[in-house]
Amino acid sequence: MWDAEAETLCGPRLEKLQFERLKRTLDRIWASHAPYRAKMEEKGLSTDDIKSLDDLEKLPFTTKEDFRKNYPLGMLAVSPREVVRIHASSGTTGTKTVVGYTKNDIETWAQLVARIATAAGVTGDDIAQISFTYGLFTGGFGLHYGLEKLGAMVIPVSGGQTELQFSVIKEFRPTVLVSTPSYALYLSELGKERSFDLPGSSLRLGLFGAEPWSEEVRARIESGLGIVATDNYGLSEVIGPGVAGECFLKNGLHIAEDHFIAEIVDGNGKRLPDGKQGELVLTTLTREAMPVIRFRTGDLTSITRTECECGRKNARLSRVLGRADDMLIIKGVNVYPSQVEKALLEVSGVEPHYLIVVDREKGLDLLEVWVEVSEGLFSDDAMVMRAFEEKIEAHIKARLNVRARVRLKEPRTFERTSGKAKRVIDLRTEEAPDWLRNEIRRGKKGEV
Ligand code: DLL
Repeated sequence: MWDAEAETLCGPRLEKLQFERLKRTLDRIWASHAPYRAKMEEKGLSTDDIKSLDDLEKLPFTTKEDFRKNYPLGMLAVSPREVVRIHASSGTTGTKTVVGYTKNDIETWAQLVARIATAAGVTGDDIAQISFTYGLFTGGFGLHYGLEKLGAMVIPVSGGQTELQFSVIKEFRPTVLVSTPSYALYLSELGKERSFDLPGSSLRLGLFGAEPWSEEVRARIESGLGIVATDNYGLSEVIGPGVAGECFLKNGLHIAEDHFIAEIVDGNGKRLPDGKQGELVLTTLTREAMPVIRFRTGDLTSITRTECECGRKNARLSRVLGRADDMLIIKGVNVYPSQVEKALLEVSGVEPHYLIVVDREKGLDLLEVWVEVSEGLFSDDAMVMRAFEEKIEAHIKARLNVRARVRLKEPRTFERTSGKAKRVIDLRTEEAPDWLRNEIRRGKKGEV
């Protein structure tokens, strides 16, 4: 373990530490007049009202909206002079949210990432290829400093530049790949196309995160790259990567509970018991520049406190299913994109590259799933293709109880990205990009 004392802390000793740190965090917010103080005052609360960890539930939530309202750096609880770095989230669902870090925050962050990387199996002997984008996104820099901290040799390739990714694998012989799961899939697909023997390469382990992915995708990455693929979770508003990560047993994501308090709430903000799926709410306990109290992440998961065989005693998150606001309601049935992914990949010949297109036709919600099929399976024979589509439609219906229109697409129809893959387009609320408009036109003409 990277920090055995912290990672095995549980029960009353952990709660005592969490409470002390929570109090210190609230005092800092109070003294700095950060916007959260006003939220507490609105509820008639002062720091003195928080007398035990149970009182956390009295505190108001922080939301993305609070970050937006205070754009760019209004959420600071320190003077800007103390900020040594800023990052920002990509803002797929609105304006960017900007986060600041003090020198201590940067050190804490590196420690947290070193912790999850060690849990996944990285050591100081490893050579890590970082294929996350370096920039405002927290993935590149976050993993970079954490892996350096634990003494691995870091190759900061950054995202994209596929040629470079392959030449680095060949020439520098990295043992660890760090990227989004969708980019790892893309590399494995390209490897096959180029007869580059990725399973036989020096890579042995993957640290993947920043977007939802399914067990089926994990299986494909593991066989395509010949590695053990682990999941890690984090978000800019709270710090970036390093909030939680799987150990090599791949049995839930260990939460750094000495730095964050995790709660699960239902749609009305009511706390749910362990094991129940709901929205993850996070409170930071050690952040200086931008502490957040009860931040509604929008991410759906559950918490378990059963012990993991690895010996770590922190609570664990189940794989993050997706964002609550990504949930599609199709004719009254709730569907998450990751459930569609899971169902699709259970059908052989289907590739993990797909787009869920939601539209409205004659007042009814319409769910289309466009998905690539394996090379060789794609045929010009419309009857053959339609039969395959129907087979997938029946499988989706059986698994998710929704009717979807499946449209098979040629291999490589969808754009590959080194960032977060876009898996859903909701034409009820979004403009279709040009390439998609063309596809829709082709689809309407009855072409496959
Ligand atoms: O994605 C931080 C990160 C970077 C995590 C690298 C892991 C690795 P944001 O850009 O602010 O930060 O996006 C955060 O991404 O609220 C989730 O919806 C999603 N997300 C992050 N990790 C996972 C994961 C980074 N392992 C948002 N599984 C979060 C599912 C994830 N979703």
